[in-house]
Amino acid sequence: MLEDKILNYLKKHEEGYVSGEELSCELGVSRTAVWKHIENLREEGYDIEAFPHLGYKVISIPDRLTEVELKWQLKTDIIARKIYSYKETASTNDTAYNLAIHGEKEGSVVIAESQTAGRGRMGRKWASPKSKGAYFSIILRPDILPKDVSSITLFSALSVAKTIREMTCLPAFIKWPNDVLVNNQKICGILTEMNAETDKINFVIIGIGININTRKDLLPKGATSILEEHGGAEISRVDVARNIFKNLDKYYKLFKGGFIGEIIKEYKEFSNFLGTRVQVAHHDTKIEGYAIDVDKDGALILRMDSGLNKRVLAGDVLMLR
Ligand code: BT5
Repeated sequence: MLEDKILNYLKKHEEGYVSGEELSCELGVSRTAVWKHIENLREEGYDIEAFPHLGYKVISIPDRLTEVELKWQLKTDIIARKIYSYKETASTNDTAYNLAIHGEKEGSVVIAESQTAGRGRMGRKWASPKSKGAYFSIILRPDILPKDVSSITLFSALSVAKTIREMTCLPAFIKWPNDVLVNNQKICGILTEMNAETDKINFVIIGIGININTRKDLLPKGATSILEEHGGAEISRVDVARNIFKNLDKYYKLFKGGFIGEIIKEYKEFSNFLGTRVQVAHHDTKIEGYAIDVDKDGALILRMDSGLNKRVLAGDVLMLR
């Protein structure tokens, strides 16, 4: 899009003004066309100053999850090389799934300002208030067996928790397998879905929903956001999403390189459930024990009262004490 090209050019030369003539030569369009596209950008919320004889200059950028903003100086190898950005979609996981079925490349991201049918696990709902959080899904095509897919959820949760800590210093922790918590309230959830045959994964969709500038009254009980925990200060959603992409890119490359041991080690450092007594609910069964470990396949190891260890592959963890 021409608007994106103009924007990138202006941002690259942000220290000064860029004349309409320079833009029209660079992009091979008339000065009137440049002016028209600048007007479109202004309508989208960009504050662009224009001075006769000097030219144009970007003064401020709206915090919108568009491809051009998310990709600005983003140096990733796999994640977010292509971004599909929507104002609204039913569920980014569904949109990504449809793209993947039609051959979309690994690493592509589908992101939306809001979702009308955001999903959690087992048919639960995911609250996705408009332009407050980030709701996105990433297509991966890992060369692993379907049984090993849980580790993808683990490094995704780690990428989010790490991003929150790096950007805000908030005490973000992971609750096995897919929740990121701050002060024991859920700030992010991850939904991993896949398309697979018995011995081969065709693709995996990682869906990430993170509450950023969301007030608590827009969220279910027990949920929080960066804004709520960070003294009511808004932060750039674009920056949060970009930093998650960078961390995901790093951990996915480690994962592909066979460094799962290192990933699990870090995951455990970010976990707040290890060493505590937990109840794990899965469908109609509930079991209790001490959470003592997470193994290299991402399974939770419980020490049962009988003294035996039990490997748990899925479920909801409730920390008892
Ligand atoms: C999850 O499920 O935590 C996975 C959520 C994944 C959401 C993303 S958004 C982008 C992508 N597209 C989708 O359609 N989904 C993914 P689960 O562990 O089952 O937790 C669901 C529960 O979390 C709900 O039953 C609520 O109690 C709670 N919840 C719902 N919305 C929330 C929110 N915005 N923040 C915190 N908790 C929420």
